[in-house]
Amino acid sequence: MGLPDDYRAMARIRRFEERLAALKDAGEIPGSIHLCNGQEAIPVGASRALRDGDHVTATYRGHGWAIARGVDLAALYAEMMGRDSALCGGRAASPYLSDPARWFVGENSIVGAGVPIACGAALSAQRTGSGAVSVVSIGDGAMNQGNVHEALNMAAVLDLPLVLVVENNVYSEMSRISDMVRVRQLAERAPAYGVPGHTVDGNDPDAVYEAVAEAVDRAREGSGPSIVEAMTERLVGHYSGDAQHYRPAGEIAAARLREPLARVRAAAAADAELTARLDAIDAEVTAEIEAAVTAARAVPTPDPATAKEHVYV
Ligand SMILES: Cc1ncc(C[n+]2csc(CCOP(=O)(O)OP(=O)(O)O)c2C)c(N)n1
Repeated sequence: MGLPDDYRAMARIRRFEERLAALKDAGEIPGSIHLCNGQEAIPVGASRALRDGDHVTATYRGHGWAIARGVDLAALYAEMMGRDSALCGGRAASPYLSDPARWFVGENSIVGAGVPIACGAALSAQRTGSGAVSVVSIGDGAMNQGNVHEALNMAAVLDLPLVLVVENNVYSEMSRISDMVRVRQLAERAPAYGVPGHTVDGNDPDAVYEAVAEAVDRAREGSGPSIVEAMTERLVGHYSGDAQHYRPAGEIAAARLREPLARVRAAAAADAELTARLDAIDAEVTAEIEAAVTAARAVPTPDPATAKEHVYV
């Protein structure tokens, strides 16, 4: 993919979430939402290294992965509006949605829980010989979860086709990662599992692509899992109600100069033709997003008679 394609892919995620935040403010989205504003280059770069049939498991901050993997925008909005969407019928909303049709195993809110789930997808691929790779995204804080350690060790021992992408946005809720670990980079933990680990610039889709493509190749050829740590910054709060009082003055303003879309714009600034192309992409993406919102609003809410379906007890 070239620069305008990456820009479009990242802009779709950014505008989707900005519109989502406005819908939430307007009372159209129940529950809390966790946005990936600033982190878009990671799902976009990583997804470029994947093919149909490869599984992705994400966290509650997973809208970007769903979109990068081709999940329908209108279905995503409908799901988050609590409507009877084609994804999870409005039961999953923002933090739990999945789309088997796009091999999106899904999100969940239990920090670190995606890794054992993704191990299951990887184990299935290995046993069936499907050739699929299982990619799982977690945050930096999740690297301290016990089940992440257990799952990673199991993946290493069984040579599972797993790629762990750690989106290191420096914060775990309101705590800085540097206050929680004694390693400088989380990828330094990779040798303890006997797997490769690399730290890359997570605001650069090319850097993410290169590292993930290498890890995917390795997984596909049966050589086991890898860790890719992608350094990034979130431009918004941990969740929709986070006032971010814990962030030093000026930190977010500085991050806005380094974030992936601003970078593309800065690189294109001296090129009038490219800038005009990016402007056109922005207009097209905005129209696509508005059409998706309109389509989502037309989806009915679930039939109350189905309230007891899809529950275990
Ligand atoms: C097992 C578990 N412990 C604690 C929480 C509360 N919690 C929700 S999000 C979060 C922070 C996770 O931070 P990180 O893994 O860095 O991901 P980020 O939110 O930055 O994407 C915590 C502690 C939880 N949901 N699950």
